[in-house]
Amino acid sequence: MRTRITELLGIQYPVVQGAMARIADGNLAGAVSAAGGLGIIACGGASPEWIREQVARARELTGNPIGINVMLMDPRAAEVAELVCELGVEVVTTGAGSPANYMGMWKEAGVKVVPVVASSALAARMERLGADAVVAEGTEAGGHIGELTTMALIPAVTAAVSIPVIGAGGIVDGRGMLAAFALGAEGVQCGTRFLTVEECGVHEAWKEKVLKAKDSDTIVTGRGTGHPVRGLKNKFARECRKMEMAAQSGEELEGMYAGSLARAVAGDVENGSVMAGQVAALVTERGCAADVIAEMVREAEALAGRSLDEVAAMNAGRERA
Ligand code: TUI
Repeated sequence: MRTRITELLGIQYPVVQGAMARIADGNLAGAVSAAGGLGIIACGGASPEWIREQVARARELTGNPIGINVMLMDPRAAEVAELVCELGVEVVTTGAGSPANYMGMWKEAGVKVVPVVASSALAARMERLGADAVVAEGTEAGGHIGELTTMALIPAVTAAVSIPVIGAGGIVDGRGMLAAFALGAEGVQCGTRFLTVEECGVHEAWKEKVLKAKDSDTIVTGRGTGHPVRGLKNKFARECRKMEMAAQSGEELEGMYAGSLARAVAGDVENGSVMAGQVAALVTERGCAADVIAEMVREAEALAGRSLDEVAAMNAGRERA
C-alpha cells in the first residue's frame, strides 16, 4: 500500500501496533515491523536497560523501522525521551499527555514524532509544534483513555490538522480499518488485536480473558483520579468502582491502582488491571502478527471495492468480505 503514513514511516502497510505498557516488547514490535507494519516498544514503567534490550531484540528480528512509545505520566518520561534519540529508533509515539517539551529534541534528532491525542485541540497544538502525524485514539481503546469515541474523534481531528491521522480505538479487523479510512484516517493503530498473537508475551491467563470477553466485559476505572483506564471486568475493577462510588480521596484511589498492572502482567487477572479495549469481544483467534496485518488490509480493500447496495446485501446475509 501507499499512503502518507506508509511513506512517512517507511513501512509497507499503514498498520501500527499500539504500545501496551509492560507487554509490547522487542519480540512483538519486531514481529509487527518484520510483517510490514510498525511495531512499537512500550516504555511505560520500563527501565532504560530493559528498553535498550528490547530495541536490540527488535533490530535482530528486522531491518524495518521500529518505534518507541513514551508514556508521559511515567516518572522516567524525560529520561526515556532522551533515550529515544540515543537509540536511533525511527519513530516515537507518546501517550497520556502533551510531549511539547521533547518535540524540539526529537525533531533535531530526525525521529518521526507521532503523538497520541484524544482531542482535536491537542492534535492542532501538536501539528504547530512540528508533529509528523497524530494517532487519534477513541475511548473504545484499552488502557488510559480520553472521552470521545473513535467515530466522533477521527473526523474532528482530520478537520483540525493537515498532517496525516492514524485512527485508533476499537479497530480490530478490515471493517474497522475501512471505517477509520472513511472517517478521514490514513492509517490505523491496533492494540487489543495484538494481545493474543503468538509473538505477544503477555500471560496466557490475560490472553484467555481477551478471547472469552463479550461486548459488555470492559469497564472504566479511575475516573475519580482523572486518569480513566479501560480494562476487562474482574474483582479488581469491581473493587475500584466500589471505592470510587464511596468517593474516596484521590490519594486512596491512586493507592488502589498502584501495582495493579504489574499484578495482571504476572498472571493475576482477578486482582490486577487487565487493560483491553472494547473490541476484545471481537478477538476470537490468536494467529500471528503477519496474518493479522495481511488479513486486516485484505478485508478492508475487499470491502472498499463494493457498492453500498452490495455491502448491505452482504450484511443482510451476515457475510464478511
Ligand atoms: O497512553 C495511552 N494509553 C495507555 S498508557 C498506559 S500505562 C498505565 N499504567 C498504569 C496505569 C495507567 C496507565 C496504558 N494505556 N493512550 C494514549 C492516550 N493519550 N489516550 C488518551 C491520551 C491523552 C489524554 C489526555 C493524551 C493527552 C491528554 O491531554 C494532554 C493535554 O495536555 O491536553
